[in-house]
Amino acid sequence: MALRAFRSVVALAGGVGGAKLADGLVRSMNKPSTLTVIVNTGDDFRHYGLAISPDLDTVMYTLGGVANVVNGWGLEGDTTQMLAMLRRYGDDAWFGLGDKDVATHLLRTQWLAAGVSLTEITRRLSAGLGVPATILPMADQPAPTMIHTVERGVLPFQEYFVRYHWQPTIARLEFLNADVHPTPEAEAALAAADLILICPSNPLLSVEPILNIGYRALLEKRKARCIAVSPLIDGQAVKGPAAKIMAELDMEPSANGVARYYGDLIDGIVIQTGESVDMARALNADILMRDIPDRARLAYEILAWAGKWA
Ligand code: FO1
Repeated sequence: MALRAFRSVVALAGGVGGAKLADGLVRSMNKPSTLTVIVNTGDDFRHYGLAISPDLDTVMYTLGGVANVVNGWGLEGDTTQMLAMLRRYGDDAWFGLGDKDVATHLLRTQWLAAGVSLTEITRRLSAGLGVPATILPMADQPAPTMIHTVERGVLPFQEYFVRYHWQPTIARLEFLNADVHPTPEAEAALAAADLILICPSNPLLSVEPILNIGYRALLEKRKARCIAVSPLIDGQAVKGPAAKIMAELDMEPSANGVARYYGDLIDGIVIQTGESVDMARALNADILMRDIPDRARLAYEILAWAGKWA
């Protein structure tokens, strides 16, 4: 069945889960160039003086076909000689920077220092990797997510997520985003969209940082329908701490909890086969993307469903 061709699809995405669905969309849409992915930058940080944007890189590497297939982040076939050398000097080198991956951070750091916007930097890097869709950072200014934990006090995101393997208990999330706003490019993309998707990313860690800087208000006055994809299967995250954090913040760690969290921001939700939610419009599908064909299949099912009513 030929898919109704949406003129322009905008997807809000975080890391690995968002990148996988974006990849599926690129593979199943008639024209991948009509896809824009707005990506969380709350996980960004400076490390060894390098400007690192993990979610932007994960989406870019995935859509460029060069992402590490096991981890989802980093580059396929990358090496760790630099990390080994850092450790030889006694550095604990807790963040897994690959040798080829560093090229991305070097250019991003250099271009930021030259006054180039993160939006333009992302365009240049994506073009270099032949990415067929448009990848936009949610903002051009830093908006770091800080994790207030019970056991270790306030942690910058990557210390919580990578150094401490997201084990500390979260007391609250803090988004250091005063005076940070959606970029004009992202705002224009949302306004022009005839379908908006919230990818199966962590609602609290990956999607809320986007909503929190002004996208919630933009979605509240959206013209296009907005569909979320649950990142949980049977109350468990496919990858990462989504269910753990929802429970720690007294939310129901289930597809229904996700639907409630997004509330009126969404017109429909895609949930795992066999599950149910209070929302009227729900599509049951196998939302586990085990491999690349799964990604394209799920994206196709979502677009076909949306084509009927969105
Ligand atoms: N995640 C890890 O769990 N361990 C790592 O060592 C790690 C290194 C890393 C390097 C570059 C990059 O772009 C991402 C990296 N990630 C790593 C993933 C990243 O921390 C998370 O995927 C996001 O920030 C959360 O979505």
